[in-house]
Amino acid sequence: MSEKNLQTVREDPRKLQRAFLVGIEPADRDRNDEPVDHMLDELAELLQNIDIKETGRISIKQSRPQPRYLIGTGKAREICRLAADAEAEAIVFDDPLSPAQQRNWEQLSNLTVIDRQEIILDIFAQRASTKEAELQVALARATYELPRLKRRWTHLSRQRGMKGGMGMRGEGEQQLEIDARLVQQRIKNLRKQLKEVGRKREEQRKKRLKRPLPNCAIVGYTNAGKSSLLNLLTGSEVFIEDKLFATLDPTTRCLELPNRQKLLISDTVGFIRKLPHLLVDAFKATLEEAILADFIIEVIDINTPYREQHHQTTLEVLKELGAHQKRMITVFNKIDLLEDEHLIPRLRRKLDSPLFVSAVDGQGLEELKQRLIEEMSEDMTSLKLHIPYSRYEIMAMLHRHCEINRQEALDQGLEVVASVPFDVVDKLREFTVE
Ligand SMILES: Nc1nc2c(ncn2[C@@H]2O[C@H](COP(=O)(O)OP(=O)(O)OP(=O)(O)O)[C@@H](O)[C@H]2O)c(=O)[nH]1
Ligand SMILES: [Mg+2]
Repeated sequence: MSEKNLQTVREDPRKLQRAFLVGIEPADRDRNDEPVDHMLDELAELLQNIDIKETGRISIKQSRPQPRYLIGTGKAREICRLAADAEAEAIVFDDPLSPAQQRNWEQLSNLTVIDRQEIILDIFAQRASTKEAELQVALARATYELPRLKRRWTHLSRQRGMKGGMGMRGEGEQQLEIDARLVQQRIKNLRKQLKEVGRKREEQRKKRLKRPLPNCAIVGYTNAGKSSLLNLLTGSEVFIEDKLFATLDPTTRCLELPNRQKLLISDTVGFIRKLPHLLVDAFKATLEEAILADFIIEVIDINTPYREQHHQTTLEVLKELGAHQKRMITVFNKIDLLEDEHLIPRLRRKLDSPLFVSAVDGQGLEELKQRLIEEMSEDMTSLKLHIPYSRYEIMAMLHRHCEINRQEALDQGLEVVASVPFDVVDKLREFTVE
């Protein structure tokens, strides 16, 4: 099997254009739970991002997942009919299908059958533009592919018009073993290459840590405006687009706050509901920025009715990364588009001091900077220092890293009271009075 083949998520060599969507509504759904239709809207948006149109949809009530088709056989047949009537080329499930279920569905429907995870993998693959992102996506895809190789072989035999007699099955199994070995080898290679790239990233981080600066990470749902906010805060030009998953690589920029203190801010890859674990795993190195940050800025698009779900998703992914207990600033973005004026007071009452900004016209930016200063002062301690006039470099360092609260000229030097970040305290020990 060629490298190219392995990277093709969808088996069908034709470009798919029309898809029939299937959502599953658990029978015990709470009235407050998000309607399945919302999830299907989002799925349709994901599909649009790879130029696939929705030709119809259905949501099915279901109390227990069924092993063969995930849903009952009768319903499955009905969906096949509906999809055929809608002239769909693919059936797309919002919920994950096991490799066996996917195979069963394809045999039943004679269409390509994929799930949300595969679509997300596909979008990530299209967006990856740096070496590291490409490797990470390739690893996630190969891992996804491995248990699904049998399906590929079924396809192949069907394409050749063979129904899979005894001899055929033997040949298929042999081929399957060869394919599996190839994919395993590929996974191993990718891991090795990623380790190498990771080492370089680690070196860069160590270099950064030599200048001890506080750092924070911007996280949130895809398309919330994380990169826009980073650009506005730091005057940088990180790629922004009205697309899901525009950012796959973290960018770190330095922000100088109004009190002259510096803060490193990292942009991260966007989150989405039902983000495949494979991707979270593959992107762990990239998401380390969030894991290692002193605190987190969560950006939420204020205009989406699914704010709460987006927030929950972000918390879940952070939990998966082990970063959910970090201090967090909640920032609602895109207030320039806000129509419901009651929303801001409502959100203020509901949440712990959220902020409201627009990364387009800069509203709320000053409050955000003030909050960042407050947030950082939590990591500081107040010291009284005596600094001889001859040690100008120490004063320069104080200006760079600390907040100077009081300063007085004495005979021997300057007496300074400053808020000092904990990681600088050691360097000032010989000048510390109290
Ligand atoms: N009107 C308005 N549009 C905004 C604002 N912030 C961002 N946008 C737009 O929203 C879209 C997404 O912005 P990005 O900054 O790329 O969002 P992101 O969160 O980095 O997205 P991913 O990297 O895909 O996760 C772009 O079209 C932006 O121009 C805002 O405050 N107001
Ligand atoms: Mg971005």
